[in-house]
Amino acid sequence: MNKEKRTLIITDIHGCYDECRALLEKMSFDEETDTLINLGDTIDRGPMIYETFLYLRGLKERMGERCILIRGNHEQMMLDAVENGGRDKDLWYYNSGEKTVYAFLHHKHRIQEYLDWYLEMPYYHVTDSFNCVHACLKDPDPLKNTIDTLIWGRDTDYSGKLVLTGHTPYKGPLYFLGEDVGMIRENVWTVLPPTGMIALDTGCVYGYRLTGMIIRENNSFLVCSVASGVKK
Ligand SMILES: [Mn+2]
Repeated sequence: MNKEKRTLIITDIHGCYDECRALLEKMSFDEETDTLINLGDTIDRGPMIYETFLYLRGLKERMGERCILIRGNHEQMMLDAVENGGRDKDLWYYNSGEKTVYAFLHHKHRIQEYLDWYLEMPYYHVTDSFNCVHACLKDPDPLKNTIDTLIWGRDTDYSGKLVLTGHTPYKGPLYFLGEDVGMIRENVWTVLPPTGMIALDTGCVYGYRLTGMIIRENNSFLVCSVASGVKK
């Protein structure tokens, strides 16, 4: 039987490996058939950064183009720090980079060994129905935004083609359209809006929740989450 091709979106794992696995289980993630999109920020701040890396690297290896790992400002800070040192390293360490360094060292590795893997992460992903970036879009065309906007931006006044984002933590998933904002109800199937911005970072690493989104082939979607601290 042909299984439906679903797209699952997660974001801002920040080393919250147990919550990541628990959320994917809650979404009945099937790596054989689903497409998985992570909206960035896999490293820094959280407790199991190396385990998260190993898991996502394995998924990417097995799933290929069905596993899309978008670059966040934390991956970018790490890459800049390793390449340039100096003030870029200060900025990364100021944003919890040391935690990532020690997570890899603890497993007798250095993150420098895997730069190519992190460098492959794109700044955005485009589908027919929606775009994906880590932080935000000002122009609906990702190419017409600066990299700074894509990975650091915090604009919410947006009414172009639907964009899915993480980066700025809110206490629940939000939908922005122009100057309006509304909460997204969890565990309810809804039709995907054609425009606006869906924000999915719900601050798991700060003790709130890890949120994910399931998009079906018929463009209906459901948002669900797990609590910070949940065990795999
Ligand atoms: Mn971020």
